[in-house]
Amino acid sequence: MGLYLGLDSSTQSLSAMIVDTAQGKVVLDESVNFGKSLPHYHSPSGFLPNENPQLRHADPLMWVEALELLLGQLRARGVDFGAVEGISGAGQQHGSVYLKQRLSDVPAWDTTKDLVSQLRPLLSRPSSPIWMDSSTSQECQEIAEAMGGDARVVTLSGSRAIERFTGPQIRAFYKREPEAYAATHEIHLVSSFLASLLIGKSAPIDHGDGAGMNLLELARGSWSPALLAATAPGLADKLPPPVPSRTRIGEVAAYFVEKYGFRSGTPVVAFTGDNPSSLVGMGATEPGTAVISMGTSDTVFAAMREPHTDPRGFGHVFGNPAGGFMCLICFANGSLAREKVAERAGLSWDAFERAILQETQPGNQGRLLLPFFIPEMTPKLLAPKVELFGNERFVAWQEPAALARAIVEAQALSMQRHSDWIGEEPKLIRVTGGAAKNRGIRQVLADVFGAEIRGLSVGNSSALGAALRAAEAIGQQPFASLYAAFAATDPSRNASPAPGATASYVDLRQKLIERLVALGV
Ligand code: XUL
Repeated sequence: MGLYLGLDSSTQSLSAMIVDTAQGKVVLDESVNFGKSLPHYHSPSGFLPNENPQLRHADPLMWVEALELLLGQLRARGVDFGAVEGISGAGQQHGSVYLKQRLSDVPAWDTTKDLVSQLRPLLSRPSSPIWMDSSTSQECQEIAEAMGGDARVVTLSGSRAIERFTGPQIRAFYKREPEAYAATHEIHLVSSFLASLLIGKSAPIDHGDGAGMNLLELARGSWSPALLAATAPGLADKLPPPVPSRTRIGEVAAYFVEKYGFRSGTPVVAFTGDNPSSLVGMGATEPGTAVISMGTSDTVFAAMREPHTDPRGFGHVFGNPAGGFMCLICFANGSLAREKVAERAGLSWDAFERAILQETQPGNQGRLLLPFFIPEMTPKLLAPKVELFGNERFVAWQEPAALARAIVEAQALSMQRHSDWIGEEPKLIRVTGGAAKNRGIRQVLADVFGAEIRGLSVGNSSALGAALRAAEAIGQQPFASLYAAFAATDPSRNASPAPGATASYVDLRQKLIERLVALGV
């Protein structure tokens, strides 16, 4: 029993959460927003703006600076990191960091300098492609061809070759910048990169996040020689080893002991992807409960009894940090799309909620909005596509309340359609993420899925999952007892399907499917 720290480096912010497992309480939950707190990285939404919507990179030094900023702010406020007994973390999935040297081969971090100035000369690529990048269709095709078809890639790695996945991104780097690729000696995920900073040497990649690379052989938990060869030459020597998620990977580096007051020898557990981490934070590592996470991306995920794959090719199988597997479907048009509609309709979030709950009805009288403001991965649309169907005023963006309902209904219907391959119609769904706080959005999810919706008392499930993973691996506390204390549902955040509402979606669902088919997806 004790204090455990979880870190979560997401698209737009870095969070730190400390749980006290003796008290069953979250004692710290703080974030820094990259856009607001680090404006000199010119990344208001956490990535470098680029005219080409398929190119999405971020400056990895921004993540490094955010770590020092957050720890420094917390230390200045009197947070005693010396009392922390174990640390783990999570990162946005798929993004990659390219280094000229293995981090295990560089000298210990120098406490007279900041980490950014020590990392800058080590980067072999100044920017990191992140999960929103969709510029690698050609490379996906090449990998699939080299493997003898999609089916083999799916069987080995749990997913087709996917644009945002790290393997196709590495191949694109190798092809576009062969010299810089040759000068790269280590490639990290965002999660293993942050873990490496903390332990002051190369951190391994865990099975949860590693499965999002199209490189890991799921059944064996090791890099697949065939996928490595199909991706880029010499790749085996550039990747840290894959390890089970609960592996203790080292101790916090002296730099953090001296600068922020961590206790020397504080153990660090492998970092994982934000979604696998959320599976833990939502108390959903056993099959039977689906999770919908509504953040920058929306994701639907669940622990899996047996790994099976999506015949349409959009869904993925990742490692479940508690052992076994999880499935995941990711939708790029999450909160950015909801914000775009709210802005264009002139609605505050309160008005958005009222519009759904009081001013419109399930099914929205047949009004439909195709919500692809940025390139979408599920279904795959490489060019943005926003279309409205309904009466004249709606189509002219002049019915604010109907627009609010339309974006949420389209997203929920798309989630339902694209998660049907999981095989079990979920009757209980746990929800997390900023948008899940909105009562109107929770109600639409309940109505569309015909399922009971449960919100948790603790927000920020990915940071929570990281702290709980540290408590489980270091403090030897079983997940079940941690969930009883930390993954409790909050009755004020529940929603139940309204009578007759679920049946009223038959036509709208059909209309959405027809539009998608017309777009060829
Ligand atoms: C999952 C995915 C996103 C990122 C967001 O496959 O791409 O959910 O993990 O951080």
